[in-house]
Amino acid sequence: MQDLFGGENVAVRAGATLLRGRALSLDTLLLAALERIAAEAPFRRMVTPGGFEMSVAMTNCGTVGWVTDRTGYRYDARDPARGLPWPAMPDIFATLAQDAAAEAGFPGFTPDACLINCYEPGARLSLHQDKDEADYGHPVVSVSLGLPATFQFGGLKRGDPTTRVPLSHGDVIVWGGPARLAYHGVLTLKDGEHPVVGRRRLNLTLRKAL
Ligand code: MD6
Ligand code: FE
Repeated sequence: MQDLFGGENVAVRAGATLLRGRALSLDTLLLAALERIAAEAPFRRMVTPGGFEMSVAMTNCGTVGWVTDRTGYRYDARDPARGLPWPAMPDIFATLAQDAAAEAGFPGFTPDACLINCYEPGARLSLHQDKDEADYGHPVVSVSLGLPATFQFGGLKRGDPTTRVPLSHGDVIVWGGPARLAYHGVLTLKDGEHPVVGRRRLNLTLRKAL
């Protein structure tokens, strides 16, 4: 189905919609905002509760940010690395997320947290569920920029079969409802050079955490 922005909306599974190219026309604005956020709250590789350093580097903006350390996963109003609040969420992030969520069937989404993931070639994100948020009634909106990646979608149990979804610069995925607690991950990023973003993939994951 064609959307108002000339992109294509693809149902990945019940509750999960890929809005192909939905963020393409905003990429310059999104990347400029990302640069300002990373200058204030730099990307860092966090440690899992099990003691492993993640291959994906992360930072956040918004009222709260997602963090992990030896004590567990949580949303924190402060950046532990700086002892300061996270940078504010730019209006363009919130508006994009709200509009994309509405197009995918989740009107009234108002994100308060944006996790920013930076993948360099070789980085990956193993299968997980997003379950640190207070209310699973809210969807998650995910924006991909830079190098292409393969997203892995499973079911509600870790062992369920997975499907692979290629994600390119400007793609937006929204999932919620019956897909909200689906296992998902990102396969090892292949080397390459994106004309605008360079040798990396950036991902914004917008959520209502509180
Ligand atoms: C990523 N995203 O695409 C990692 N989680 O880099 C996620 O883990 C994720 O994209 C929940 C909903 C959308 C996502
Ligand atoms: Fe996730």
